[in-house]
Amino acid sequence: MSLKKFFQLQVMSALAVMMVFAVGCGEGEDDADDTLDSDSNNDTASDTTVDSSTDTDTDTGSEQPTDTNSDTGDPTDVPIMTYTFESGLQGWEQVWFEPDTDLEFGEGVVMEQITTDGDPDAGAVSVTFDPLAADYKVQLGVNLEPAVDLTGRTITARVKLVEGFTDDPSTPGGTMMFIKTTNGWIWANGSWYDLNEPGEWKTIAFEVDYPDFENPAVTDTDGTVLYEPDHTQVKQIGIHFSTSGTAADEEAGYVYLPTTVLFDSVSF
Ligand SMILES: [Ca+2]
Repeated sequence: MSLKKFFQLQVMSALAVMMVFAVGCGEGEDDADDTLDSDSNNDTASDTTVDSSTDTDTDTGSEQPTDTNSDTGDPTDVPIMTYTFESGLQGWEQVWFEPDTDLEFGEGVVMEQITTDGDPDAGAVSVTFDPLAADYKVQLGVNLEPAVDLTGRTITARVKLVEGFTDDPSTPGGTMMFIKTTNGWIWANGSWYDLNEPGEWKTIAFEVDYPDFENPAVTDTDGTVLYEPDHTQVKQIGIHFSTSGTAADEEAGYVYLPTTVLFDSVSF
């Protein structure tokens, strides 16, 4: 190699090193200047880590009771009972319907366990009825033996309108959950939910400490209190379905249609 060639190579090598160094500095300066990007990256990483940990704990069945208790200090977040209806009605039955002037109790309502639908898993209760009037009501429930303390608890269920109620979307049918407490069978119910989206499962809930309505104490003819509402003595829980119309609606010509509703995953 000639001396000239040697120096040429040395110069080229030096230029190559400088170029690499310059590029490296450029990147470093970009990062250092781009404070927002840097912070954003750090924040995202940090948030993801925290969320991931929390989700994992919550989703993991074995850790759920411990985590839920420690997070909220409230053991009522962990359900003590869930009806999944995988293989039967699990004690649920028709407990009321009205108007009942033309039918014997149990007539006109078909209640059965099905395996062709359900949420989240197959197995649900199907209830079919032909509304007799604008204010038709049907109630399905299960007796709790012995009575259960539901103070601080929320009853939830998944409900689906398959078809029916009314041809007028301004007066949809709907549903709510109820309890009956003590040997006085004192009624209390949660919020009303419209059922106006056929084919859609929706969650309904009843925070037992805060009923939308609750019957007063049961008294005898002298006014002596026999039974007072008592959410530590829940004897029955149930789901109420109603056309929710009025006589005026009926006179206005609204048609009440043969109805099928499903419910599943009743939990408290
Ligand atoms: Ca199910």
